[in-house]
Amino acid sequence: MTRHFEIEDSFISEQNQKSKGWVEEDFTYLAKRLRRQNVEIENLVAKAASFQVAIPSWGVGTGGTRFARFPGQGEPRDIYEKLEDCGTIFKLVRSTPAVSLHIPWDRPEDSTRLREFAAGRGLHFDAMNSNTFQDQPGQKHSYKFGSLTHPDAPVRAQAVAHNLECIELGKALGSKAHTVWIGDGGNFPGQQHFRGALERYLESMREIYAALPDDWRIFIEHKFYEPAFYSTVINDWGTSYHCARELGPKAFCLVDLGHHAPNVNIEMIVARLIQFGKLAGFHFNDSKYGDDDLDSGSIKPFQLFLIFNELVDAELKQLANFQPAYMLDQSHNVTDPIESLMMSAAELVRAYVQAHLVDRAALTEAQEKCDPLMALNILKQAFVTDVAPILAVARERGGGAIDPIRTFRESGYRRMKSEERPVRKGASASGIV
Ligand code: LRH
Ligand code: MN
Repeated sequence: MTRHFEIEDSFISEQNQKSKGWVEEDFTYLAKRLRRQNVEIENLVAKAASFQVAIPSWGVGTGGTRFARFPGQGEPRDIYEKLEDCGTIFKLVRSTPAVSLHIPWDRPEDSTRLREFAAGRGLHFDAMNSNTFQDQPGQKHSYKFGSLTHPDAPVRAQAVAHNLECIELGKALGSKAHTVWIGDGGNFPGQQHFRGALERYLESMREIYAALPDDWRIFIEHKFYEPAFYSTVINDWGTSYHCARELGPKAFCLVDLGHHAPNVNIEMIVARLIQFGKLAGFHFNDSKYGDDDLDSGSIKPFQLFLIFNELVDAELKQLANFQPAYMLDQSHNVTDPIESLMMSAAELVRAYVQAHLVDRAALTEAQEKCDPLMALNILKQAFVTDVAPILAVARERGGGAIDPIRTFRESGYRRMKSEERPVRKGASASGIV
């Protein structure tokens, strides 16, 4: 049985030794500064250590665009190698114990073996994802003109059956949620009857909803365009919310940060869905123009902070029905996917901890006294606080790396994997491109 290279815990603590000095110094200094604001730094370390986000199985392979994909060295070639990489990310950053699978890209031959393989790396399975935006070899009906909303009942039935299969697989893998994103829509005016298409969507989703186990949730993911370029059936949070209400208490609205028109106030959409008790959770990423699926916090870190400001406000107020599922959904076209996912997970923990730094009593006072400048200043003070020592200490105490990127590079993991994983002729890494 060929041995698969793994980064040893001993190597991680060896690497941590190199940074321990400056981390303790910075941590002590920050603790003093925060004490002046009556903030106990250990509470923030606990918050950092409690934060968890799921890794998308499709994110550990190199992504691409319609123009090209430039595969990297040591790419994972199947779900087991993807889980190896997810295990390595979890080992180094400690905040990613869950993996979100995409079917059929990750359809397991043996669910029990896959579940044990994951558990052996401290991993469990988060929300399942169906795929009725691509035709699979030998598929009876094409999704060219839609899936759950297709005018032809046999096509809709095929799409419903696929979602039911995802739920069955998820049950065997220990998942408790199912995400439905469909690209259904039109490229030209007149191509779709807007109301008819939405009616067909709800008819299909009611069948899928009926198959959900009692303790499961279904996540509706909206997107304003692509692959359809004129109209998209589930195009915005309002339509998603209406459908979640129509379907029932197990249906929620998932917010993919890249699925909104430029300059849309996403933190306000989050506040609305929290208030309406229908926030499913997130597909975190970042974007400059369209659904660019760039690394979280890489383009609009202040927006990410403002979104977590809404989430922490709800967490502290223990609002009903507030159990957001956090997932990354990114495409790594020019970076090492493992490095990007580690950095992105750390950016989420950063925004979460900074949101816990907001002086909420002072903010409420400024809001009620109509003092906009002070309100903004209170948020900015939290956003500009460098909480890196807290994140590093939380990782280190959790057995992870103080500096995950440097430790990963020093380990030679990618080089070892490029030897272990020679490219399989003709095999394409199952993924978006
Ligand atoms: C659609 C989407 C959806 C996934 C896919 C991989 O843009 O965000 O969440 O199924 O990307
Ligand atoms: Mn998504």
